[in-house]
Formats: sequence, structure tokens, C-alpha cells
Amino acid sequence: MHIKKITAHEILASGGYPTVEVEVELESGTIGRASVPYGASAGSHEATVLNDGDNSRYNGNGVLVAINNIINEIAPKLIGMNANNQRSIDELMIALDRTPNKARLGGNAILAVSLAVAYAAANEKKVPLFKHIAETFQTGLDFSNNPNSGSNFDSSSGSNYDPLNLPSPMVVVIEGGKHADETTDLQEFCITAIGTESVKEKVRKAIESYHALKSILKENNFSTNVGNEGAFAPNGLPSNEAPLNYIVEAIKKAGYNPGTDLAISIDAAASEFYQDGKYNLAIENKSLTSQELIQYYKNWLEKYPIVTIEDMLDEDDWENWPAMTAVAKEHNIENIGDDLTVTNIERLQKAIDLDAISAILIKLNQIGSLSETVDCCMLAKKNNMMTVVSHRGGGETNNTAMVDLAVAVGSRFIKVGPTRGERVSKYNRLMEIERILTNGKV
Ligand code: 2PG
Ligand code: MG
Repeated sequence: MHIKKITAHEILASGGYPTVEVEVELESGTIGRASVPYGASAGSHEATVLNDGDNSRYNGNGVLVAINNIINEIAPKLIGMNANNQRSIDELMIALDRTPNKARLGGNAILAVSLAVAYAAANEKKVPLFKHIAETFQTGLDFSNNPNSGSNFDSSSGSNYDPLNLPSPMVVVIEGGKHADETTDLQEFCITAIGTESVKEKVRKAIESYHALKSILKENNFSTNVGNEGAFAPNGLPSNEAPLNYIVEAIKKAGYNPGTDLAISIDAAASEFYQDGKYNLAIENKSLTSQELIQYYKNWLEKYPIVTIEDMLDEDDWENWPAMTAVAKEHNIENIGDDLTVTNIERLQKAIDLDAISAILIKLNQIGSLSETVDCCMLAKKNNMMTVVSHRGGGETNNTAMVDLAVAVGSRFIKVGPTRGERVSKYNRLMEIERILTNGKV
């Protein structure tokens, strides 16, 4: 399990800019490889994505400095360490960085190494990444084989874990905000699977509804071009509420029940339209205070089958978040923090203390190491808080570590777009994990 060699290089992410990919080789010859994403509407309290700032390459967005940091600073310290000691390795990199937000070595550099180490260790153990994460951090989920089980999904699964507990798809179907031009002020409208069937069926129902939405948008003369996350990004919608109507219609058109099979999730990403104490809803020509905005949302919660809301207020509007959570609770839905909490245990603890949220979005690159991400998930779990593991809007890669993480910590949902290779790779991995668990080859 000892690390022999670490290599790093630039690859392109879905946004067309470079990101970091790392390969970790063990003494045995086993290799672990990982790449990391970057956000478009990144919260200002996130770990740093270290870009070169050299305008002669990729408009300054190269990541050669991060790569040099891996080769010259991180690798020499990690060679010879046991890849199974994930926490020590992550702690060593954090100490080497010496900044609170991984600004010196780069959150992108540290996370890519952190994940490549985890893949190498999992590969050496010949177990899937989700099982390795669950064992390493003792997340409380038991994916070990059950020798007496059959392979029929409906009777008993191949492991001690019930695949019906796998995370469900939260599929972004309409996107606006910073993810697409001239669309809604709010960033994301999702079709979220809330039924009790297998992941494979949930994916099918949600994606069929996405296709139904395409025909509905076309009928209403909207473009069905897609944005960053592979969701529709129609220009000229009359209001931020319009997508909610179309989504309900689409779910019905696909033959499902809004509110029982499939429901709606919203991510406002409100920091992006907040300025000097006001929330500016440009397409409606409105400028609202926090209290007015909460009332505006409340009206939707009464009318539509919404099950989760996310970042409905600015990332530093702490004093108004508890009121939003209270409204969510009245409607029996979850209020998720994303830019507010940035997968950071200190911000999560503050949110818990203030009753500012009831659930948390998790993104590995917001905090920048596997150990810290799992710690955040476990703190949420300890407080009976749902976790939702998410893709990034700016640039994703085909790496699927976020899915294995979601399974390992028992997340309720994964939030991912419905089309584009780097998005469907996540759903394909989730369905693969379902097959692995069902067939008992964990
Ligand atoms: C979000 C994400 C992902 P971004 O706000 O939840 O959908 O967007 O990666 O741009 O921050
Ligand atoms: Mg968000």
C-alpha cells in the first residue's frame, strides 16, 4: 500500500478550461487516478481553485502552478506513505498548505491527490471506492457481502446494505443564473425522484420527464438548447415561476405523479442576484428584501410539489436563513445550504446552531479533501440532517468519486444534470453501484 510515485497533469473539464488530474502509483504497481471539477457560481468561502493567472494560456485559467505544487511539494512528502492512511495523508497536505482555504497549494491540487490516493487504496484492496470510503471513515454503512443472499433485487441484495437506500437522482432540468445566458434569475430547477423503486427506475422516470419537458418547451416556442449542466436553458421565460408549471406538466405528460413519483427541487443560488441588501430578479424587474423574497418563495411552496430548496438567500445573509428554514419546515420540505455552508464543518456547525438550514449540499472541491468532506457529511448525519452530493456547474470531468462518496455516507440525493457525458457518467456510476450491490460482488 506504500505510495511509489505521484504524477499530475492538465486535462480539460466540461467548461473547456483545464483542471487537475493525478495518478498515484503504489509499490505493488496498483494505480489510482482522479480528476477534480470547478464551479461556475462558486461560493466565496470555498477552498481555492488555484489558477495560473498567466493570460498567455487559457485566459489565465491554466493549472500548471497547482500541478507543480503536486510534483514539487506534495509528492516528495507522500512518497513512502501508506495509501490506506487517508486521514494522515489529507492532514499532511493541509498542514503543508498552511492557509485556511488551501490558497497556497490549491484546493484543486490537494483534492486531486486526496482522491487518487483513495482510488489507489480501493484498487489495492480490490473493493469499490464507496466501500473503501465507508470502511476507512466508518460511516456506519455495511457493504460487506452477505453469502446467503440471492441476486434478485426484489428479494435480498448481495450485501448487508439494502440497495433501495441508495441516493436518488435530483436531475437539473432547467438552468439559468450563472449557468446560462438570458434565462431565469434562479439557477436550477430539478426533477427529484422521491419514489421507492430502484435507482434504475428512478433515473428512467426522471429522464423521461426531462424529454417530456423538451416537447412542452418546444410547444411553447422556447429553445431547448442546454446550459452548463445539460439542462434546458430557455430564453425569454416570463417569470421565475414559469419553469415550475412546465415541470409539473412534464412529469404528468411522462405518465408520473407529481408529488409521489417525482417532485421539484430548486436551487436559487441567490448570492448571484444579491447586492447591497437587495435581491434583484431581473427578468421580473423586481428588487426584494430578504423578507419579501421569502414571501415570494412561500407562495410557490403552497402551489407546487417542491421537496427541497437550496441557497434561497445570500451566502452571508445568516440572519434571514432561519426564517426561510421555518417556512420550509411549515411545508415539510428541506432547506439546503450550499454556498452558505461550502462543505465546511465550521460553517455547518454555525448553521446548525442558528437553525439556518435543515439539509446540506456536499461538494468535494468546496472544501478540498476527502477526509474533510466525509467529516462534514458525518456532522450532518449526527444532527439528523440530510446530505445531497452535487456535481459542479462550471467544469466537470468524467470522474465519479462524488457518487461513491454519496453512497458511502448514505446521502439522500445526488444532484446532477441530465445530459452531457460528464453528467450521465454520474448516473451511470450510480446504476453500476446498484448492480454491484444487487449481484453481491462488493
Ligand atoms: C450549485 C452548483 C451545481 P456551481 O450551485 O449547486 O449545480 O453550481 O458548481 O456553479 O456552484
Ligand atoms: Mg447550489
